[in-house]
Amino acid sequence: MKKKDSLYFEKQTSETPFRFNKKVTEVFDDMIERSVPGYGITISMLGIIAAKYSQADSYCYDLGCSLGASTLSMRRNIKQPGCSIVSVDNSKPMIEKCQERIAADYSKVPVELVCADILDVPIKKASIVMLNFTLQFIAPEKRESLLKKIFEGMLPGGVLILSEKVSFEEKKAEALNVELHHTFKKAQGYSEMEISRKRTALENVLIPETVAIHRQRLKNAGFQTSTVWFQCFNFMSIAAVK
Ligand code: GEK
Repeated sequence: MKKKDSLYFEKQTSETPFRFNKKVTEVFDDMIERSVPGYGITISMLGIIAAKYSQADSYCYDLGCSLGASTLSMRRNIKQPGCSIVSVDNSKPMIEKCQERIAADYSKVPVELVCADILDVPIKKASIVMLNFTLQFIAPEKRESLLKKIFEGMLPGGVLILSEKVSFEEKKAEALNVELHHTFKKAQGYSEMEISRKRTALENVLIPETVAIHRQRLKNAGFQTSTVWFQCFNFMSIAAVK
């Protein structure tokens, strides 16, 4: 049973700035589903992408794995021999709970769980790298070197999935998408107060950029091909191929 996210309902119980601590870990499934429009579709499509792009004797990385939703979607769909998954998160409570989920899952693809900063983790022989709503938490000035490291560690034909909350250059488009996202959150049962407190807590923690900035940075890192394969309001996912 999923525990309901009411962290920002009572002011004193929530942290500002936002952190991926034990309290967040406990309600994370509910929080992400009710906060990120299209999250469920994104996760299931990661499985389709994994089935297509995993290569024999390679590594598949899930960077910022949280409770392992992307890891499990990949794991259940990898069909190549000798593939293993490396899932990284720097939140200890997330990694601990993720470990329990992996252990309880039926799939046999090996998973190594690493509690570390993704900036410090080496990437090698990668056919798939998932950054599913993680780059947005990395300081903007560190993003390009991280993507370069990922590109260097990837095999030809490998895919990087970059899912992010995004901003829009055009003011009206920004306002429209922010409004639609808030309407979505209200429809999911969050109050105006909870939405507003969470927004404050995420300021300077989650830093969105435009799709154009992301695609240019991917190009700078070496990815010649990238495409937005999914978008719902101000949340989208890019596939970039080496
Ligand atoms: C999913 N991918 O369910 N190093 C390692 N982990 C980090 C770092 C870092 N520098 N910064 C943040 N994280 C998941 C959802 S959540 C997205 C990803 C969200 C971790 C952080 O601890 C958290 O678990 C995750 O990245 C981001 O498909 O909550 O919006």
